[in-house]
Amino acid sequence: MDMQNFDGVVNAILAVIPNRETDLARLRRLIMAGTYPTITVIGKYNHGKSRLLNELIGHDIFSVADKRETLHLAEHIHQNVSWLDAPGLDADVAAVDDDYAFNAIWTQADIRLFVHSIREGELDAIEHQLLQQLVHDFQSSRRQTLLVLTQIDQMPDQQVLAHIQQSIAHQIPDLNALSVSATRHRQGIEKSKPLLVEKSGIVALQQALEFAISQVPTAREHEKLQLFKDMQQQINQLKVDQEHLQQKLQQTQQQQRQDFDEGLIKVLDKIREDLHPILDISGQDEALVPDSFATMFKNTVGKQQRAKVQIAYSRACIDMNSHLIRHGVVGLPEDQQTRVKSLDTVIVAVLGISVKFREHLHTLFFTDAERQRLQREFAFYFEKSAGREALVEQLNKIEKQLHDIAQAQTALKMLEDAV
Ligand SMILES: Nc1nc2c(ncn2[C@@H]2O[C@H](COP(=O)(O)OP(=O)(O)OP(=O)(O)O)[C@@H](O)[C@H]2O)c(=O)[nH]1
Ligand SMILES: [Mg+2]
Repeated sequence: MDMQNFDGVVNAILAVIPNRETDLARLRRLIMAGTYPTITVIGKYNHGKSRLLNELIGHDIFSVADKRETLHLAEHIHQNVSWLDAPGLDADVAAVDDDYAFNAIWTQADIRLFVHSIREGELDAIEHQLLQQLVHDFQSSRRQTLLVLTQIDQMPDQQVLAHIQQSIAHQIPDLNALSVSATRHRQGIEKSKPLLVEKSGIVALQQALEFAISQVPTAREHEKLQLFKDMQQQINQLKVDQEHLQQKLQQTQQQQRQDFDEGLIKVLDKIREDLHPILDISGQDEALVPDSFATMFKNTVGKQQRAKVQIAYSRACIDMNSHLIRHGVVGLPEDQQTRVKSLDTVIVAVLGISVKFREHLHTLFFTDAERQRLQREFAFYFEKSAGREALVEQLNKIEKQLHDIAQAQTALKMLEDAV
């Protein structure tokens, strides 16, 4: 797989598990052919990280100074090992330096050399926390951390030195710290004093590193499998959760519609019952008898009948409208609204504005065709209501998410097959 494909695959995975960015960067490094075992120094600034690396390599490669010196990552390949010098960690410095250090520790390193100057006494809270994190990381990634106490030559009092060493051992019981002095080592080499070289602790550290380096290939295999497993698990869980949610929402969606439809049938049945006595008349429909000039202002039978029909129709509308409101249909969708606010109701949209006579009411509520139309059109507005549309939108999102999850699963599989 070339790097461009790799990016595409990684993006597909990150789309669903964005928290795995560091893991994927690490995976990329593990997959890259010919990556040397990488040793990264970590520690607070001015504790002697760069100088220690120089001593281990045997050349003054990395710059050393009595101030905050290393600001970027510096890499040097020596005897098929990549040595990485990183900026010192500190809570109070610009975050960008820490980004380099973070990248070195979590993406690049196979082995972490955690450097602490014994001059500073015990580990502080930041060092302690990071070391614990690294020890914990070993459980899953098998990446080793060596704790190195530097500048022991700066502690002339052996008792004080031993005391600090003990406290640190107590602080971080899972790691055996190695104590070293870069200056003693340098002097021993320059003056050909093997005793000084040995007392510097650098040789013991080199041996420990050699062993750690020999473990890197198996550790990497383990780490790769672990990373794939973890990500697969996370994606699978995501899928299970989304499918569960989808199912629940679909049930809700169905149930709501069923309740709406069944409730409407009941309302329409009740309207029929209510209308029966009003529509069921024998003989002439007095409501159709127009008022004459003479009876214009009189309370005629025709007027009474028309009022009765109107009231019955209004009741029917109120019944239908309260059903609509109960189910969240509170108005017309935006694209159907008019300039006349009082006409912007679903009832008007479905039943029209005309004055209803007995014949109309009969057609509206007692013929199958009209009844079905009412059911169909009210259901249409029901589906257009805000709550229903939000539900659909939510379901669409889940569908998209499930699609992305499927793609991420394929991408992860491709990645796994490629290595
Ligand atoms: N006496 C003594 N001094 C040391 C030892 N190791 C490092 N130093 C001195 O400590 C100072 C800091 O060393 P560096 O190696 O630059 O420290 P660093 O941790 O890389 O510092 P940053 O790059 O700023 O994070 C320098 O003056 C070194 O010479 C040691 O073992 N003994
Ligand atoms: Mg440095």
